Amino acid sequence: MAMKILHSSDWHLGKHLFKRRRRDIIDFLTWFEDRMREEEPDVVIVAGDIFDTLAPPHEAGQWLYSFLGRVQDIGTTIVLVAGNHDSFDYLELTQGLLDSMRIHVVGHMKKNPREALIPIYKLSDVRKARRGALDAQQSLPNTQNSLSTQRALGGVGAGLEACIPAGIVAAVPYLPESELDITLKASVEEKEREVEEHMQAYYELLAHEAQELKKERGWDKPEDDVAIVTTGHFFCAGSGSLTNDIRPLHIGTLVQIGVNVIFDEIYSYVAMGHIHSKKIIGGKQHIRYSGTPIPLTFEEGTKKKYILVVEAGANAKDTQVREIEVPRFLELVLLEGTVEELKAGLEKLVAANKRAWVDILCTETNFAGNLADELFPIVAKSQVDILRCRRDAFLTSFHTEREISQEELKHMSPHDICKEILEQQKDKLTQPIEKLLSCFDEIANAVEEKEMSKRRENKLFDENYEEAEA
Ligand SMILES: [Mn+2]
Repeated sequence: MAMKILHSSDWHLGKHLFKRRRRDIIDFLTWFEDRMREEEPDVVIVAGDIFDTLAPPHEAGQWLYSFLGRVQDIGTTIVLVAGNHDSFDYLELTQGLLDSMRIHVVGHMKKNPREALIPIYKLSDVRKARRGALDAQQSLPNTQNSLSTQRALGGVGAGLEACIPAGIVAAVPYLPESELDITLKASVEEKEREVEEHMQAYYELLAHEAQELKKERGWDKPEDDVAIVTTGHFFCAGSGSLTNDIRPLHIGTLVQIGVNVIFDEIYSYVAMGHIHSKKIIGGKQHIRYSGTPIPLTFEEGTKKKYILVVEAGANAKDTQVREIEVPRFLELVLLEGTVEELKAGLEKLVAANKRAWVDILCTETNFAGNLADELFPIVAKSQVDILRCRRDAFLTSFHTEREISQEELKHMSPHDICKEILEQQKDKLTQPIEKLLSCFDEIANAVEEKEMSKRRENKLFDENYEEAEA
C-alpha cells in the first residue's frame, strides 16, 4: 500500500523576466491539475519557493488559491513548504482556512516536531470518507446539509481516523539561521558546521517522532507499509556542479549540506526543492530535486522540465520514481549572432507559431544600422516577443593572447576577466598583478554590495537578484 506522491518545487509564482510577469505558470497549473486527475496521487508535495518574492503580486496569490480550489474535488492532500524566496508569514496566512481542506502550508519550522508530521491517507479512503459523510447527512434539513457538505468536501470526517495512512510527511521548510537558533560564532566554518548539525538533528528528531507516532497509533505493522517521507529546501552537496545562476556563496543558511549525513535512513523519500533542474542526490534514488516546472531564465530555456511521480513504502529501497516531462508553454530563446543570423532565427521562431520570449545578442561589430529597426518588424503581430536586444561591445572587443571562446567568457567572473587582461598587459604594469587584482575585487565588491542593498531597499527583486539566490 505505497503512498503515491506528485513531487514538484520552485513554482516561483509572480516571477518576472526583464520586468515582464511570467504567465506560463498558469498553463502549468492547468496541466498539473490534469496530471493530478490522471495520476490520482495521495499527496502533492511542493518543496519550496511557491512564490517568487516576499510580497508576491496579488495576481500570483489568485493563481495559487484558484488552483487549490479547483483540485479540491480530487481529494489529494497537498503539502506546500516555504523556500528561501517565500515569506513564511504570508504563506501561513491562509493556514487556518486551508487546514480544513487537507492543504498544509508550512512556512516556519515547527519547533514541536509533532506539528510537522502530516498523516497522508490513501486517496481511496479520503473519497470513501467523503461519500460516507455525505450519505449520513442526506436526511438533514437543508441548512445543515450545506454546512456538512462543505465539511465533507474538505475531507473532514471521522471515517478517516479509523484508516491506516499510506504515509507520514515530515514537512520541513527552508531553514534559515533565524529558525535554527544558531548562536553567534567566531568563524563562518563554525557557523556552517552548527547549521548542518542543527539541520541533521531536526531531520533525525522528525524521523524518530514519526516512528513513535506510528507505534502509538498502531500503524507500525509491516503489512501496513506506512512510508515516512520528508522535504527540504537547500543546496545538497552531491547534487552536481553549481551553475552560474546558482553561485556557490553562503547566503543565509544556504550552505551546501552533505547528503550522506543529514537525512535519517528512516526516510523512504526526500522531496527536495531549490535547485532548478531535476537531480538525484549522491546517487540515492530516493533523495531528489524535482526542479522547477518551467525554465526561469533564458539560460535554462533549452532544458527539459519535469514533475516526479513517486511510490513510497516503508523501505527506501522499494521507492519507485517516474518522471513526467512538462510541456513548454513559453519558449525562452537566447539568440546570438550576426544581424542576418538573428533575422533568420526570428523568422524561424515566428514560423513555428509558438509563444516565445527572446533575448538577443548581436555579435556583429561593424554593423552600423539600427538593430531594433531591423529585428522588431519581423516579430510584429506574432507570438514572439523580444525582451532584450543588445550589442555587447565589451564581449566583442575583448581579445586576449589566449583564445577565449564566447561561451567560456560568459562563465568567467569579473575577477577572472580582469586577471586575464592584467596578465596580457603584464609588461606595462607598474604594480604587481596581485595588488591590482585585490584593488579590483574591493571595488567590484563595493559596487555589488551597493547594488544589492539598493535592490533590497527598493524591494526590487528583479531577476538578477533572484539569480544570485537561485
Ligand atoms: Mn530556492
